[in-house]
Amino acid sequence: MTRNAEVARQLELFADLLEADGVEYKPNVYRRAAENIREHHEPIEALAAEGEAAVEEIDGVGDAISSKVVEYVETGEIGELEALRENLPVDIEALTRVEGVGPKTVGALYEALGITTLDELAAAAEEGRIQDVKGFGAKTEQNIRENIEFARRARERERLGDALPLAEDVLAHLRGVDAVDRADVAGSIRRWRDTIGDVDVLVASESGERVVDAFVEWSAASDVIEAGEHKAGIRIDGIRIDLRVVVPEEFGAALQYFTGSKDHNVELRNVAIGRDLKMNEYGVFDVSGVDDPDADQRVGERIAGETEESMYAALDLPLIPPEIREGTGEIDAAREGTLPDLLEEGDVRGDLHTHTDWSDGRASIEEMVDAAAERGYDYYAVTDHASGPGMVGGVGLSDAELREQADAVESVRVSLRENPDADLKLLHGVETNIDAEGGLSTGDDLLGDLDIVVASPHAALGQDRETATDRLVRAVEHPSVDVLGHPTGRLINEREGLDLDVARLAEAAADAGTAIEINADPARLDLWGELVRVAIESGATIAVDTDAHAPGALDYVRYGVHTARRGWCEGSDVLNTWDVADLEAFLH
Ligand code: DGT
Ligand code: CA
Ligand code: CA
Ligand code: ZN
Repeated sequence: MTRNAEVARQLELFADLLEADGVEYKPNVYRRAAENIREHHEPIEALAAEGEAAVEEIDGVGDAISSKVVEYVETGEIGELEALRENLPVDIEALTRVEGVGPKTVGALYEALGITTLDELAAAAEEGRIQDVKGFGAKTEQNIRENIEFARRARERERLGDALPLAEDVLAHLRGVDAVDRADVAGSIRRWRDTIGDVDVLVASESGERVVDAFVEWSAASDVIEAGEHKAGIRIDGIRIDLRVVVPEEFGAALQYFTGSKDHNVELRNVAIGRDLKMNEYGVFDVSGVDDPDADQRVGERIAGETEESMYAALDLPLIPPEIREGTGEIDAAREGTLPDLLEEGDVRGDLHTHTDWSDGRASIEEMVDAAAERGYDYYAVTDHASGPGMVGGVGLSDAELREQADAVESVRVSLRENPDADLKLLHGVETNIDAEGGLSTGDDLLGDLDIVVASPHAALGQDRETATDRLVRAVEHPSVDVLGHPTGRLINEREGLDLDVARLAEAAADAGTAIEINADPARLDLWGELVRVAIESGATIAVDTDAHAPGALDYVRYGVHTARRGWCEGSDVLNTWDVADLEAFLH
């Protein structure tokens, strides 16, 4: 596990505090450096050990930043950051989580009202003290009041995209420990919930103590919360990780139990009881000849426990995929033999929503296409942002620029044809913006000429349900639109997004031949499980897209696939599992 993300966070904190203090320009330099450090392929702690010059090899990192990085890695703190904190003792991470409250606002509110925490901000908003501060008004105060509850809740759960890579590092560490037979994640993370409370890790071993020791002594652990004989809890990067160690013959039982969800388990246990079986985290036991089945956790004859399959098989059920264990009909479906044949990662044949450095992406068309070809994709769409509502700072392309880009895409096609290893259909499209009324920000002529059109909402995300649904219905009914991108526009833990009548929207999309996206960017996951299920039940076709802004982000596809699985999606429900001919028929 590298410390790049941790170091990046320190620099971002530094940037926020500088900005709150009224410093111009410099904060963005620090943010850019932080982003590059986070994505850098070498461990920052290794570069820091080599010295400042090695750290400065990273784009956007000059000597002022490299010296802070080395200082942080060596001492665990940055002197200048500590000084800023003393000068401005605010919980800036929590406060800036409130939508509409940036570092500048935090600085102004500290100056005027001494606000340092979310609770103090809430109190000031309730008491009407914010609207009296210079530069603030009644409307700003009301916004703060409305967004504060969301920010509070956002504190409690981590994004899957932050927790999963961490969980994978934990598993890799544990699997390297001699005493460990098997190690797996359980809990919400194994079900691929979009946010997670804590990471649950399960190990099969005959020696709990040795596993617990290796876990709590791991160098990545920033905090040890508890350490028992078979259980321990640590914290890494603010995320809690719970470990349980069980004997191998009960591993499947524990994996089933701790994967949850609780609703799924309660329902399953009732099925067991109806069959005179006792089911718990230790196994399934036949208690038909037992006087008091509650006398002990392990009573009667064990009939399952070593594997998860055995746990379901003991109830005459097939293994139910973790993603749909939510107690929403999956046990009935399993009993009736009607479980869906869920989409799999290998089913995806292409990506239909991606960006390049023509708009706000970080790589050229060639670099993105190479990465797609390397994945073995059959097709790939370049869909840079069009200018329009929600696009700031010249990020989006005008119609003329999109026409120019068409030529650039064509020349990449030519070189693709010269490469015998690449068999990739390259599509040129756009991600156009859906304005507040459902109109598009790109001209109809141009839209008609492009291979594919993704239309997404980027502005006016606070509309009420009916207005928002009307708006998106109008967009999906536009004859040139092929995919409705990130339908709600939510950003997990940051922005709530549109409240939609998904059944009505999906019916309109199905009628119009427009697909509805699962945006696989872990900051979005939009639509998500429950709504995906509504969408396919209403007849819509789904597109699983990464919205990649860099080659590495094509890997986000797995978040999209597992989100689709949470929505009971089969392969055939998903546009980009189809072959080129079927895809082209859909796009025409
Ligand atoms: P989270 O951590 O809030 O994202 O959600 P989970 O599902 O990971 O929940 P967690 O960590 O509290 O517990 C892990 C699993 O353990 C949970 O999914 C099901 C199981 N579990 C925990 N408490 C209970 C319980 O009281 N009854 C039953 N049947 N199962 C439980
Ligand atoms: Ca959990
Ligand atoms: Ca837990
Ligand atoms: Zn996009």
